[in-house]
Amino acid sequence: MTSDTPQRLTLTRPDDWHLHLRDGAALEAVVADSARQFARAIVMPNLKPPVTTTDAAVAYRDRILAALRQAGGDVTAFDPLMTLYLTDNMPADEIRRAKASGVVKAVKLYPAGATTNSDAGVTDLLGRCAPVLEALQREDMPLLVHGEVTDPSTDVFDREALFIDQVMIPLRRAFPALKVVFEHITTRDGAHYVRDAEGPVAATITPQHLLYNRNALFIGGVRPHWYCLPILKREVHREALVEVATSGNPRFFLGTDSAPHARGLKEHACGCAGCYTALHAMPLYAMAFEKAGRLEALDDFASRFGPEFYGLPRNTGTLVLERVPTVVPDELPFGATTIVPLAAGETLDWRVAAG
Ligand code: OTD
Ligand code: ZN
Ligand code: ZN
Repeated sequence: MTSDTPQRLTLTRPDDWHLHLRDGAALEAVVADSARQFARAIVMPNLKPPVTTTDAAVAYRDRILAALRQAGGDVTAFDPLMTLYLTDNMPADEIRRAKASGVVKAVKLYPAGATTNSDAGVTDLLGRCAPVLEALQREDMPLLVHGEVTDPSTDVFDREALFIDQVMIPLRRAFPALKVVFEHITTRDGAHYVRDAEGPVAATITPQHLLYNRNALFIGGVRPHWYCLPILKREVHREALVEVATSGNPRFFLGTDSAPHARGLKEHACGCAGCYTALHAMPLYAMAFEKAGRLEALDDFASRFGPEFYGLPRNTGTLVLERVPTVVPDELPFGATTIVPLAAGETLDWRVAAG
């Protein structure tokens, strides 16, 4: 450590542009972790049943704030930004209602079967959803995309790259003014597509895809807490993600994709996909940026480029990280069960300062 190694890092209060909060006891267990670090979060709609209407999104938002209050969090300091789950049958009029609500900020595309609770997802985007896509483009509301093809014969490591040619390019050719967020990109292909494409396109990047490659899944045996979708990729892909995330390009911003599952459902014969990172998201990102020698790029990635893309104001408060080696807990309470955070038992270089 050199003498000019920073011991404290004061950031503009960040936002999480991709978050799973769940419902009920799970929601109550996790929501305060996000609110401690982030002023706003784009809340994903893949509940059971999915959040497909504005009314359901407004009701879900009320449950999130009630759960945060119940958990002792500050409900005046956390603004859940809601999303609708796109289905083949969504009426275009729903987009008008969504916009008018003031709380629904985006619509999420899950190709049917791509990830957790995506059975109700879209089977034919341009064929079935063109009126909704038109309405989104007109209302300037972003489409958030889980970018993987779902054909079971396609290799799981190739699904994101193939999605670019099969879905992303035709979609953006048909709706060139539509704002599109390529969520949780995991490949060099995704990173370079977003970097080089024309028009209003951006991407979120998770902490796990910046910190780990696919070896992390198998160190000493199969490690289910590193399993998420899209799955971790080769080192060349991780390097490309670090490169774009730390480059200062406003198309790339923070989205944790924190996706909590009970310990028993992860450590299971058919373990659920998803990493729990809401607890320690900002320390994880700080480690990734520092490893790249680009700690100074974290503030824009975490708090500037997201609101710019969404057309929202930047937060005014701050979040302070301090360099105090901190062990990630082995598990946390999760309703009647427990949850294992990503990198449990490992030591992080940073922690969120109190206050
Ligand atoms: N990926 N798990 C989940 C969602 C994400 O694709 C995603 O956004 C989940 O559990 O909801 C996961 O691995
Ligand atoms: Zn996804
Ligand atoms: Zn997600």
